[in-house]
Amino acid sequence: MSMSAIKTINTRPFAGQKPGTSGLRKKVAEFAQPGYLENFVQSIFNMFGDCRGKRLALGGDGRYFNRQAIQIIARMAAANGFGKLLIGRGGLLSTPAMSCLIRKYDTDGGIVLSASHNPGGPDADFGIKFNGANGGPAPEAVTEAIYQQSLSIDKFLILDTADIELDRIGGTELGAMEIEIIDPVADYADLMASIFDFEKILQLLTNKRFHMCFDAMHAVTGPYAKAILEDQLGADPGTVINGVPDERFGGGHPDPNLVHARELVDRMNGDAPLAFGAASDGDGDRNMVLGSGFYINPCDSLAVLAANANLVPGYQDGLAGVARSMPTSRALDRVAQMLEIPCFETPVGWKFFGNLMDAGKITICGEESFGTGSSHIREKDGLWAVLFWLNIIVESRKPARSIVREHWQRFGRDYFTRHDFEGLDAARAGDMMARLRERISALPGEQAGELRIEAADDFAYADPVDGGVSAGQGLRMFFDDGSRAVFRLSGTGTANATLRLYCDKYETDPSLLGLDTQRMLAQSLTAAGEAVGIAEFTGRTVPDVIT
Ligand code: VG1
Ligand code: CO
Repeated sequence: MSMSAIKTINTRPFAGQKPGTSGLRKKVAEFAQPGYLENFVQSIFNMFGDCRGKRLALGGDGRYFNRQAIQIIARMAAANGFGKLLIGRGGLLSTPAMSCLIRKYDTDGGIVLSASHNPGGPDADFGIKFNGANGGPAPEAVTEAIYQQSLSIDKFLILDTADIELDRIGGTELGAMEIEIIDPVADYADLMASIFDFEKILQLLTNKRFHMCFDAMHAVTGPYAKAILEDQLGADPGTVINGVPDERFGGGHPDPNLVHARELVDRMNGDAPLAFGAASDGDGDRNMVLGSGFYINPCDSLAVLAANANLVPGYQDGLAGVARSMPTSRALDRVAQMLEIPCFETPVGWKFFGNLMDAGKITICGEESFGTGSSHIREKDGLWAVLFWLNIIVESRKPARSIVREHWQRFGRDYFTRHDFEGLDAARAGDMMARLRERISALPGEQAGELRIEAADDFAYADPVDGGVSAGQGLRMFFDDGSRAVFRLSGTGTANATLRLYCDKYETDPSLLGLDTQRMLAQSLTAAGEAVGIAEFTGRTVPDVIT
């Protein structure tokens, strides 16, 4: 291929190419404008500096525009001198599989095309995120450098060639760059088999009395779950539902919660409930697990995994430490205390865990938003959490519900809920947060509803590894009954604003462990709402989604 096939295209910066909690997410219409995706990708490459000979992994969650974006990125990578791209067949790679590939094949990083739980389709959302050579989401310093590049970009490089074949495994060339189309599942499945006791899980899943369901929500995890749960571990065919990735996720939100995973929830309740259920999100990095007629809060799930890691072959050396995002309940902290290991509290988003794992400070970590993971990769990992649960169930010979109940008896229960107020006017929501931020240090001592505010602050994180400080990561209030409320605006939406109100409260009284979460937290939620003036600012009195 002659050099003349490389085209230099003049361009001008687009405003707002600032990555949020997890990459850059916008409406498809915005991404599909000529030059928009190209500018952001060239900004990543410019941040890289010299791209010559470098290797990247590339794939996405299969949503609308995934294939087109892969063709564009491949042509740009070739024009920028990259040496090789590893691409998942069909353009598919789950976020955890991407992280696994980067680490296993030692690439210089990877690009994931996903807007995770945001809906897909021509009128819906698209996203792109960059992962570094450790396999993890780019830390803030890197996303900021990419953003700075996007502000001054004036040209991008692209090869003038035909599309590459994405559906056939094997090697090919694009200009001087090598391309290898790989099985998106195989390496990830091997990694899972190296961590968990597949023989015992197979015995469980082939037991006639144990039936489970995995809802892939029409997103990327379908092929992974089918290959691992059904083909390798012997679960009944049909265990995986909504298992074919669809560009529009079947018209739904691939968000694994009680609202969006309705079909699964129905199978877990009623006359003949299944023993175990799970769902994962758009890009396969998050999970919801359910016992028979029993919802497992993600904060509890994280704590249970940490407390029972000794039952899983891959964690026989013990845990170096654990970490959770700040709004996540403190159930994990109690386990860390018992294990006598450190527990770190980070801002929301997986990018803050990477440094801790690279430095060997933590083994398991997670977030209240249905994300759990460990140092086996540098991303949260939905299917990993499901296999972890199955491994614990086999070893303890107890149903999921008993495992959680016994956990509460031993450690006490941290009641936790998150209330999302969606589609808010962005200016007013911003105002509300700004006002609260101004008043936050004066709040201690004030009465809110029936409760008194004992402490309040604006959460800032000093990374114990690189010393970087991330401020403004969520407003916290601690009430005199031991409960806590946290406020922040979502950083993953593409339109309007979403307010997240997180609330938790610790109970140890054995007679108060099995009660209704919303009732247990009602007083604190009311107090929090009053202190902030949610109704006045948003006109809303009830949230759109409760998890
Ligand atoms: C949400 C969750 C956060 C998670 C992020 C990305 O962010 O709250 O915990 O890390 O999504 O997850 P936000 O800013 O909207 O609250 V995923 O699976 O969308 O990559
Ligand atoms: Co996700």
